[in-house]
Amino acid sequence: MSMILAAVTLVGCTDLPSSSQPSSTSQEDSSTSSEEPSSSSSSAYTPVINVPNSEIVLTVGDHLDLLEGVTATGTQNEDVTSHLEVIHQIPVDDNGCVTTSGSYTAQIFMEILSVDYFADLSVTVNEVPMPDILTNGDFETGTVTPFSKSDFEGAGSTLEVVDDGASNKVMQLVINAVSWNAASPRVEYIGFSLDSTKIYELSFDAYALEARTLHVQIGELVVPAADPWFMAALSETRYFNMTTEKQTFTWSFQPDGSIASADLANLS
Ligand SMILES: [Ca+2]
Repeated sequence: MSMILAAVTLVGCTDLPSSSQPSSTSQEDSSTSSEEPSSSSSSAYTPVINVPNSEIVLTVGDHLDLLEGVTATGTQNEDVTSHLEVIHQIPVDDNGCVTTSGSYTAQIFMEILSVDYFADLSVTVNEVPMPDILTNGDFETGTVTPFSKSDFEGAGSTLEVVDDGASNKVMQLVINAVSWNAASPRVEYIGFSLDSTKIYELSFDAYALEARTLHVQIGELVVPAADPWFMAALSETRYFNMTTEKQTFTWSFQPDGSIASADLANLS
């Protein structure tokens, strides 16, 4: 019997999820809307604000330039781009860079012959992706390091990196015997920090030659080994049901307390 972990990642987010709701901004054409022109009917052209992209996606730290690529024409079809102004409440720093994730609306505005013209924008600001805390989670080094395994209480196993047949290296635990207390064979990842103010996401792809349950613990192994052996970072215990087909499993959690030398363990 063997168990395959195809990829393992653990990332932390610096903030709790934003409470902002998705923008309800219409996805319709973002061309100019305006108040009714008054008596300026002698104008040859209707002023237009041309918005190449009304759904702007940014990452925290990006410079906010809502007029990029936007042009406008006036009543004589002349270029009035320099008349454009922006109305928004998107948080930016002193350098004009966005600081806070969320979904926002903004308007581009101009006044031509005492008539106001607007174009609506939706702006999504995403969090900066956090780096993966784990190393070699894709096993492409060809070795399991820094993952390791333990066998005790009668267990026996081998842990190695193999090719999955699609030029993808995966970690394979071959289980020859299980322990009488069902705590091993066990795959471990030793030594990372957990901050109780952060939310983390553990993600891994896994399958087995036979459907079986995978128990995942995150906490701290007691070194040297002594009762209570393991101190969980959070009270929740998670089991994942592997099948013979590769599945992606994810677990988002916030530690009950901070741990300076945490361990990912007990993939038993
Ligand atoms: Ca891989």
